[in-house]
Amino acid sequence: MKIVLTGPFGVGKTTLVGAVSDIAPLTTEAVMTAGNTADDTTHTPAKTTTTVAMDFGRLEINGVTVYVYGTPGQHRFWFMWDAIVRGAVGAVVLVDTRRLQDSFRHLDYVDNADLPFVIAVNQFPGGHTYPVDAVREALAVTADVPVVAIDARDRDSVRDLLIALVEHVLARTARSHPTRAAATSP
Ligand SMILES: Nc1nc2c(ncn2[C@@H]2O[C@H](COP(=O)(O)OP(=O)(O)OP(=O)(O)O)[C@@H](O)[C@H]2O)c(=O)[nH]1
Ligand SMILES: [Mg+2]
Repeated sequence: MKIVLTGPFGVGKTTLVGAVSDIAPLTTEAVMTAGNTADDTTHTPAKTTTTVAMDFGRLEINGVTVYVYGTPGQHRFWFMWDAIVRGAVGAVVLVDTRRLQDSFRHLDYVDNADLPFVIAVNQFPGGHTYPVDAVREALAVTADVPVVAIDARDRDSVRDLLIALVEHVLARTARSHPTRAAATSP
């Protein structure tokens, strides 16, 4: 099962893949040069690298092998997106409550691609701990979209998130293809 992880620059995508992958994750980090104003590190002052192509990790969930492909966060690397998303069955959109608006274009993308998705709220120090329903309302997503608060550095937290995504994908498949879902449920 291929899933895509997306979200804006510095929201914790590479961190999340590194926390949950059963294999050494593939990363494509490049050092950010000081003075490069294209990389806004206001909210992530400790960040020194950025993903220029993709992240990749793999894990097992209840006997299902899940491949996680992370998109690059910055708009100038979006030419990678269509290749990364091809063949995916679902997506995680990672958000930071200090700058929810930065995730709108990622939500639009997965919505337009007709991918089932869950929203993961990465808890940064100094971030607002809004109830998940408030985040759902602010992002204008419907009640059936799971919104999960996570710590991208914590393996169990990320596993629970991915389990929520797998269940959401299966539930959506069940609604649109009742016979197929019965055959694929664990
Ligand atoms: N406190 C805290 N810090 C985090 C968390 N997740 C990520 N970070 C930190 O936030 C910074 C950015 O994380 P990355 O994983 O590089 O973010 P990214 O989304 O991959 O960034 P790009 O690929 O450049 O778009 C790093 O310094 C992380 O250590 C979190 O859950 N809590
Ligand atoms: Mg990254």
